[in-house]
Amino acid sequence: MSTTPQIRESRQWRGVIREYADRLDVTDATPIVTLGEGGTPLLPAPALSARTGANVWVKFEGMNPTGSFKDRGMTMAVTKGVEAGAKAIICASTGNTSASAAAYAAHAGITAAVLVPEGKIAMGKLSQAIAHNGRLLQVRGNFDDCLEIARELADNYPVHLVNSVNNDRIEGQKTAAFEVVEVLRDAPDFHIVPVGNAGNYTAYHRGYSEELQRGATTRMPRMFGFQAAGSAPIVLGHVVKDPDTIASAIRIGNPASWELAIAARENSDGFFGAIDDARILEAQRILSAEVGIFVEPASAISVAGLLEQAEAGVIGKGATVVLTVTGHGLKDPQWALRTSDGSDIQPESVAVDTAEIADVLGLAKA
Ligand code: AN7
Repeated sequence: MSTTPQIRESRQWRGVIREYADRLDVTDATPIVTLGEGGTPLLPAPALSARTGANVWVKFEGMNPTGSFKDRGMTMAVTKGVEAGAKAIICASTGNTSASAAAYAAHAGITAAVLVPEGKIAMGKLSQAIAHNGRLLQVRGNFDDCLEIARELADNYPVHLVNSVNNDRIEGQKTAAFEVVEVLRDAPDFHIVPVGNAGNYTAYHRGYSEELQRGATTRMPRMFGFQAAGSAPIVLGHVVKDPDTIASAIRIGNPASWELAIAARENSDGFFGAIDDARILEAQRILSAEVGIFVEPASAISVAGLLEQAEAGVIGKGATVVLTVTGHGLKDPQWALRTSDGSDIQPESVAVDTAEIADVLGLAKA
């Protein structure tokens, strides 16, 4: 007995595989595993436009089912894995991939094993992986160690690898570019993404290339990617042995999609830059306080990159810019409760007293 009702006349978004079935490697017989990912808002950001003179849009990927862009790739990777008969998936993760893998595996009724660097992933992500019944192991090493082991396990044991070295992940993630083009009716002049393994950078480039190819757009956006300064192998041109940044999602010293990303940069007249942690937190605050979008630190690097490149005159007045913000702020909320000099923010405490509260709020009686 099937427990999945057929949805016909409905405006409910059906997930990226059904929405873009003609542009992905699936057939009518493919057993689609979806949690309704994709269809995320592309929001104008007037405060960022005012600061830069550019026409700035934010692709809010925190609105995906597990709160990050990883769900777009995971629906595809788990679907193709199940189609091929996989009973277990494995990944290495700085947090978001593990949360997504565990959720999609749970939905599909298979097992997810996830390897994370011990003590280095955000609490929200750890909780998600456990909540979704993932077999989570904290490895006493960094992300790059975890990925190496995940690859070895997938090569030698019956587990299906769902890191972005699996091309199905990139294929699913390219759909975000399709969505941007649907809204803007063309590609933007610039597209900015945070960079860890550079899988998403590669995926957007692929999505935009396909749009250009089929004549849906008139240009290839210049692809700008940003790494955290303490974790910037692509910018430095060499592996970083001991990557360090408060943006734990992108604490990656040896990116899996390094070569693909370099090719994408060359093809799009793109750029890779590095941003220090203080600027990342400053940008996170600007986005939450002035635009109303709360993202995790790694995602805020897109905003910091925009501000830096606009200041430098590289991103000019009137340019159309799309920033992808990759993960929700609720995954790693502690940073919002800290001032830029590192001290804790203590919310004010007041008595049950209307007059006192009015006074504290600076309200004068009408
Ligand atoms: C919020 O979860 O690598 O450059 O293991 O979680 O495609 O790696 C996460 C990466 C950006 C970087 N923003 O994307 C993982 C993981 C957030 C992220 C990235 C990640 P890629």
